[in-house]
Amino acid sequence: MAKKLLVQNSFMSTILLLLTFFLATSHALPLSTNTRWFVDQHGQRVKLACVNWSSHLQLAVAEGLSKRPVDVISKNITDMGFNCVRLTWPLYLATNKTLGSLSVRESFNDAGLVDAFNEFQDNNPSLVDVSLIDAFKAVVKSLAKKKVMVILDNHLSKPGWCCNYDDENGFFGDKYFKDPQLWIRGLTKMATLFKGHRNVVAMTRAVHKANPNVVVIISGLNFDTNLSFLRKKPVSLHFTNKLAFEVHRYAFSGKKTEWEDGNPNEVCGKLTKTLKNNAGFLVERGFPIFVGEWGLNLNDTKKGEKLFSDCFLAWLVEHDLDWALWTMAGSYYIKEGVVGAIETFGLFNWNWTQIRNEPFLHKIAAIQSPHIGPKAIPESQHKIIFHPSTGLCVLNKGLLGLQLGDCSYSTYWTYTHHKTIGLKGSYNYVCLKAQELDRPASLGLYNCFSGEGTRWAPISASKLHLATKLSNNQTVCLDVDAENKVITSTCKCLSKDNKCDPGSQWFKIADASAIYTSS
Ligand SMILES: *[C@@H]1O[C@H](CO)[C@@H](O)[C@H](O)[C@H]1NC(C)=O
Ligand SMILES: *[C@@H]1O[C@H](CO)[C@@H](O)[C@H](O)[C@H]1NC(C)=O
Ligand SMILES: *[C@@H]1O[C@H](CO)[C@@H](O)[C@H](O)[C@H]1NC(C)=O
Ligand SMILES: *[C@@H]1O[C@H](CO)[C@@H](O)[C@H](O)[C@H]1NC(C)=O
Ligand SMILES: *[C@@H]1O[C@H](CO)[C@@H](O)[C@H](O)[C@H]1NC(C)=O
Ligand SMILES: *[C@@H]1O[C@H](CO)[C@@H](O)[C@H](O)[C@H]1NC(C)=O
Ligand SMILES: CC(=O)N[C@H]1CO[C@H](CO)[C@@H](O)[C@@H]1O
Repeated sequence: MAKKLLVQNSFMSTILLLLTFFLATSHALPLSTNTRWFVDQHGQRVKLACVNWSSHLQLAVAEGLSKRPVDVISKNITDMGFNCVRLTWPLYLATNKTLGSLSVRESFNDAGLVDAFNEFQDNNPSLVDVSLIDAFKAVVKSLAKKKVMVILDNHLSKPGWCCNYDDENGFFGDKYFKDPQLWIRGLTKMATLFKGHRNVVAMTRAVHKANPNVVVIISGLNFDTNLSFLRKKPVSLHFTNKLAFEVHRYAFSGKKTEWEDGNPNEVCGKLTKTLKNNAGFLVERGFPIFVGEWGLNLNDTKKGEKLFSDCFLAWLVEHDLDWALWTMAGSYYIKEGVVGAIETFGLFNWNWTQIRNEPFLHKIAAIQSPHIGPKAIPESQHKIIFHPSTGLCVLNKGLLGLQLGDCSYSTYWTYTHHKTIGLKGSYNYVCLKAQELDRPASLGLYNCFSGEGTRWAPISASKLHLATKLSNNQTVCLDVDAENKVITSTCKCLSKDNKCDPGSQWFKIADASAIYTSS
């Protein structure tokens, strides 16, 4: 387990947390929170679109530096559209002086990694003879040069892969997590070192004291999938506007093979409910939710993982959440004894030279920029119709009809309580109408409120199908054809069937507006 602590006394008996801290390096910093948003000094929204970068494994050196120069990786991060890195570190790096002052050369040497060391020396000669703590700082500095924000995530105590139920890293009293004071010291040291941050309420205070600039991010229980204990016992702190909560989710976080064996709409409906109960409710209470880990196998994606990510993307878009993808690493120096272990969830390939899965990177572009925020321009409020399986949105292309395209150029849609979908601001009400089965849906001056083909209800357990009735009473669902034209077709796998893939028919109507942001 990561540091999801269970403190046995006091009102926090169920809380606890993985301490994370925040080190922002661009925007009008520092960041703070305003209700559910991360904002800069001007109160403008800063959306965190992060990628995880591990520096917590056995060597306690940021991964990939044997493959590429640190500045190249930093640049690649911004080129891929991320503005932030969740940099994971082991507590002992901060608390064990012997470890912290070990040189990179010695750390590779101790693990017997000769080839990887030579490659490291070729790619990052200036870092081989510096201490592990200075190498860590150098990574943060390199990211700062590229204006990439950094979330310092204390992942575990003893350097190594995380996490298991029996890894002795999870709870106070565990072999590698005996002493809460040591944790506080480590966090304080990191917070101070970077003018950074911390968590259990007492600890949280400590972090805030060491560096009041950082936002404190508190994680949940059970591999950080569940914050629902906060419903009854909210965290109370002496500082305001510096607190956010973190949640993680993978296809494998729920029942083992549910995404492979279950009906996709039912499993997605269940997931959406769980996400709301376990974390989403905090957004309604005015706290930012940071999805610190989510991702999928990008090497040979299984159908179930793809459906999971589509369903999850719909949720991320609905609430326009801040997030960090697991992960950037294409491979590790050494992971659980395997030298050069591949990371199939990694954005980079094994060599860190190419992107493992380009289509996936294009797909998440839609969630890298914000579409709602605290300073919305009222006249610009509208809806987007997001299509998770492509990461695109429904656009009105005039004579070319309706097509999927880049969400940042989305048409301004409205969705009325009569369930009609219309063009915002049109003098005569122009609405979306289903014409015939397997034919394009179209926009026009129809008798929109009559109902025939013009009222669109979210149906199925996932609520991600947009269905309407044609004049012959047949129910059809919004869909896209091979050329990304928007059509209507027979609704697919609404229930029971577990072999089908409804992906092309999944759409999420979400709020959007022109917002002021800093970036
Ligand atoms: C501190 O780190 C060194 C070097 O990795 C290790 O040999 C030693 O056992 C560590 N000490 C503790 C108390 O963990
Ligand atoms: C989340 O935690 C709550 C209470 O801490 C528990 O009742 C609930 O079953 C958990 N839910 C899931 C899906 O793990
Ligand atoms: C990556 O995908 C290829 C092609 O599907 C497969 O042969 C290979 O085993 C996969 N590698 C890993 C480590 O899963
Ligand atoms: C890594 O790069 C080397 C040299 O560019 C190449 O020979 C090798 O095939 C690559 N390996 C993988 C797994 O991509
Ligand atoms: C990373 O950046 C380098 C240098 O600009 C470039 O050659 C390389 O293709 C980039 N890699 C990826 C995966 O974008
Ligand atoms: C359409 O279905 C409704 C009930 O769903 C029924 O009342 C109506 O008569 C049907 N109309 C036609 C034309 O079949
Ligand atoms: C996909 C994957 O390996 N994710 C891991 C990321 O790190 C967390 C620890 O915080 C593990 O629990 C996940 O399994």
